Amino acid sequence: MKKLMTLTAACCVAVSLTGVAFAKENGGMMMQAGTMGAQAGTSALTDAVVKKVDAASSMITIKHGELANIGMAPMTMAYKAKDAGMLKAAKEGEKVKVRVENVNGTLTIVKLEKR
Ligand SMILES: [Cu+2]
Repeated sequence: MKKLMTLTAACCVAVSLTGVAFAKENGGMMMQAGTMGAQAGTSALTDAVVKKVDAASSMITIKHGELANIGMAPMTMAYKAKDAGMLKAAKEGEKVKVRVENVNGTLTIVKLEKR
């Protein structure tokens, strides 16, 4: 479990840094693309499996397919849960569909449905 956590953290840092660099270079372009993407694919969900629910830190670890809207390849990783209701509803081992979005710089599960 320790090894998994380390890999997860490294992945998140790499993704965050890439995102920041891209935003600085492209400025308004990225915002425009993001807005358009949100309008076109707001409801796009990705298959995932709940691996761990950590209510104390409001984090849910999921094994997910590609998350195209945030440029994330398929992997197992912890994301912030949108709210307490989602933390309660999520069950370890359950197959779900998720929507992950970058909310003010934090990758957040904004939608989690059973499938
Ligand atoms: Cu990741």
